[in-house]
Amino acid sequence: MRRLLTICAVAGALATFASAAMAGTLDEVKKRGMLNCGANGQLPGFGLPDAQGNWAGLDVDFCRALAAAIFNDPNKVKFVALTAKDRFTALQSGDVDVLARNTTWTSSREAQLGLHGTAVNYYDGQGFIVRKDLKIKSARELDGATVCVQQGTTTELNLADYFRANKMQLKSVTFQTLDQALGAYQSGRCNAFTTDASGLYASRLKFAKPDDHIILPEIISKEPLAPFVRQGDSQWLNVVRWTQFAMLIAEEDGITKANVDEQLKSSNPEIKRVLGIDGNFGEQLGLTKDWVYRIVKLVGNYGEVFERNVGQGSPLKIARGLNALWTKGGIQYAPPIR
Ligand SMILES: N[C@@H](CCC(=O)N[C@@H](CS)C(=O)NCC(=O)O)C(=O)O
Repeated sequence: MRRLLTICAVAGALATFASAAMAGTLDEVKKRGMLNCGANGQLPGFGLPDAQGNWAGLDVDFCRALAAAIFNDPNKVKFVALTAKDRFTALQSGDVDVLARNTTWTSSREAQLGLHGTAVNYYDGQGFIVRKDLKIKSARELDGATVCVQQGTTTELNLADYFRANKMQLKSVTFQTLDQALGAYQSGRCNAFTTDASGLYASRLKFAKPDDHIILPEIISKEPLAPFVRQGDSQWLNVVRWTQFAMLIAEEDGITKANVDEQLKSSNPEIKRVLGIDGNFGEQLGLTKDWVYRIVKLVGNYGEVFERNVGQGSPLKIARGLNALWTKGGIQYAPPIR
């Protein structure tokens, strides 16, 4: 009996220790005065620093929105460039507080890696790019092709599945970084390069002659990209998830960077709740009443962030497509703030 008690006490202590070590990310971030954000470092439109070290992208702006909500300052973010392979360890070990790096939300990344996808900030799907002189119009014509692909991604598995399902022969060549894979594709080592469609548009911008390449029409997978957090800290999960939802709701309600001050005077009950005039929804999250005001004023609503980074205001010129609001023919839909 005594022995059993001792073992239980130790197990209990371990359990307490484990949850204490994992909980409290919001408090830790506030105390540190800085958010550590795991980002891509090579992907135009999503996460890329310029020569002066100024980061830009949809995921980058997501972390800035989080910093705006927490600190009322979108610049209190340290961006950490992560490869596909290293990204999950960096989050698990606590090197970053959040991983916003074009990462697909899948069951195994939750069930096996101990992480949570929070909310989809970009609905993507995998495609192929080939040189125009290959003279093919469909991915179904890639039988026997050599395809360049990046390691540690959902992309590798989808590629193998697609070829197997269509009874096509595949020779895949894998690389650790995007630039290595693209370099190999451009040097002619592969007939095609495959990744998320957004990544294909972004990568084509880096090519010496972008017009010599075409993106094939097939989308072979679902890639819902989401910021990730560690499991065991629901408060932090809520803050990250509702930051994305807040940006969508602001767009839905027509609250923009330019008109947010005007909107503070709105008599619309939903807008009053969202902007913190009525209720204490921000405080419930561990933030302040004006958390959504801060996000929109300092960073923008989802549509503004989309257009500036990957849409019509960017070199990528990606259409809203699935990422349009549900009220505009897309599937971006946020639960309500109330
Ligand atoms: N969404 C996929 C793919 C993510 C991914 O890493 N894509 C590549 C190709 S677009 C990338 O971002 N590479 C940049 C790098 O590793 O520096 C996943 O979560 O596994």
